[in-house]
Amino acid sequence: MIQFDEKQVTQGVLDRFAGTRDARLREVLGAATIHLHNFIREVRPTEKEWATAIQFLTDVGQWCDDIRQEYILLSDVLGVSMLVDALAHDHTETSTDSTLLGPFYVEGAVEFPQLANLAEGRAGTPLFSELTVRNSAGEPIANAEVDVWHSDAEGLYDVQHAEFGGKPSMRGKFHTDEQGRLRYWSIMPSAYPIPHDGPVGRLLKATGRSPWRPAHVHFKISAPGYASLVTQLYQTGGMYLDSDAVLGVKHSLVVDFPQHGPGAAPDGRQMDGNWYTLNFDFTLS
Ligand code: MBD
Ligand code: FE
Repeated sequence: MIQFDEKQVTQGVLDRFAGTRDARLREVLGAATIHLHNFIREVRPTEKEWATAIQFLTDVGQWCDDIRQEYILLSDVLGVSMLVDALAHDHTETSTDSTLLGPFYVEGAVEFPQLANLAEGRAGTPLFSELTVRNSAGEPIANAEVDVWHSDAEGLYDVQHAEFGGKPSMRGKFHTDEQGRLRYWSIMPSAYPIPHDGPVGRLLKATGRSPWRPAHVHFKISAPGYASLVTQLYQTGGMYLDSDAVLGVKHSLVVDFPQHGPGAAPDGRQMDGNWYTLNFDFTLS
């Protein structure tokens, strides 16, 4: 019988994982064991503190309200999501920079035709987006699938609006035309605090951290034969670009959203107040 003391217990766990057939799984679990044990050696939690830590992780896992995935939010505020992103995409890639998926992506969004309004019936300043999807050679990619989702003027996503009864809004799937182009109407998103009514919010509060994110529009773009792209666009000069709670801003993703006054929009729609445009060319590799 081996009695495991502080030093031997780490090797003991590694020995028990040694028979893992999948080499990658063995490597990952081995590293997790070593780092976790060394973390505990460094921090020396009391038994009470460790119970608190386990309760926190339990709370994160049990925070399931169909609205968001709290573990994604935890990964985001700890910078782990951006670290995984940075290591997965090197600087030699020709594609548009990627960034966080975030907790509000919904699979199987409703498909809209070109020029549709994603924010039908919602209050907000109109935003006309004209996007293209191209390959590294600059050639248009026709029929690329483009998922778009963003918050409203109050900074809330459709799924956060209880009174909206789960009806999708400011969210949709499109396909690019023969020129690789996508044009649609929506409303301007706004800067907003990430959800902080759950365990991740408690973490931010306990550490005096700001929950604010700059205004952004999410995109998930895919086409057969290309690596899919998950990214966001931010408005030049917007608030919180330098203090994003989830560290997701990259220079190349901060772009102008020119403002316009009353008059005709590119699709002929007659605008009687202020509205904005967003033009961006995405590149897939
Ligand atoms: C968001 O809307 C978001 O985009 C990210 C990355 C994290 C929290 C909320
Ligand atoms: Fe978001």
